Amino acid sequence: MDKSKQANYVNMRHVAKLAGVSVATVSRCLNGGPISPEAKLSVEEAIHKTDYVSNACARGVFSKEYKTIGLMVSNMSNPFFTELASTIENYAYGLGYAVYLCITNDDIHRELYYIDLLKGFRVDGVITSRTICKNEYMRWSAPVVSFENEISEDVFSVSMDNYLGGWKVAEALHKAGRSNLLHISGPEIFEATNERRKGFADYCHKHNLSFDVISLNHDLHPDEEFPTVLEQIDWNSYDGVFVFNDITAALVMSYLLNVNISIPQEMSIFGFDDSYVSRLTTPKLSTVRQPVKKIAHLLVDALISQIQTGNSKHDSVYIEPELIIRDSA
Ligand code: XLF
Repeated sequence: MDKSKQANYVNMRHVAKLAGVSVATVSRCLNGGPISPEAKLSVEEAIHKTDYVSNACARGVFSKEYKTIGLMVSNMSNPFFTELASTIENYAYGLGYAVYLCITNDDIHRELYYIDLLKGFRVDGVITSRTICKNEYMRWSAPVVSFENEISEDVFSVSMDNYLGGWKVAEALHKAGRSNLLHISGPEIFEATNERRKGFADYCHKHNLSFDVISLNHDLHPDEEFPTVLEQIDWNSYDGVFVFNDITAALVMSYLLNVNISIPQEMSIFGFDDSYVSRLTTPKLSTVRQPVKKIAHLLVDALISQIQTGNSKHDSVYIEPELIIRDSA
């Protein structure tokens, strides 16, 4: 192994030695404390020569503010979460906060691992999404805000009104004359998609529409093999399908086109998200909009306000879903 490639950061001791002063003098210089002009000059020269970058954690010990946010994102191969993460980062950066991105992959061990890591980094606060570790966030002393899952009364959360979203999709399919419906739902651990399923089912019950539900155990991706569950469905008995998110709907669409089922003539299909993938499918995917920019700004504003004021009492926000009708339904 090439040892010269190992991280080997210059620290204050190196700077002090080169400048011929004490570590305390270097620290005073970095933090604007009293120091003679000669000592200041030699410290600055030593910093320049050694390329010394002060350690963010150490800086935080003095300032009591680290200006860093942890962001837990469940699935970065899902374009909805990619857009959400980059919008959060961009907005937080503009407000002077750096973002540590942690990808949980909806895996409890990874999420716990990153929770520990972020605690070690002493982040100022955390934005979590689709979490499966609620108790850990409740116990965390730093401010936490959540996308999608309610953690406790004290934790601000932003979510779509997912129940209403599911209801609206069933209604749109019904009004378009579709009466044999299928819902492809997310795994039980996704609270948002459970709500979408309930809204969809309640509308169907209320209007005596025949419907079936199957659940998948993860977000699908168009690069994936078609899961056998799609091959087991008797597609001829349905004329409308609601898939729990856009990325999975895109895979279902490519499967249907592969087995010569025409969309929307024989099968209407709806996704959920309005991520860019919904505009790239052929035909373009009808969906339910999750306004990424609004969600990102609400989360970052709430978190930074808690960091700065210590006040964690905010009413959580439920965003009203909007149907986006394109060509697939
Ligand atoms: O957790 C839900 C399921 O997938 C999330 O809002 C999403 O719709 C993102 O694609």
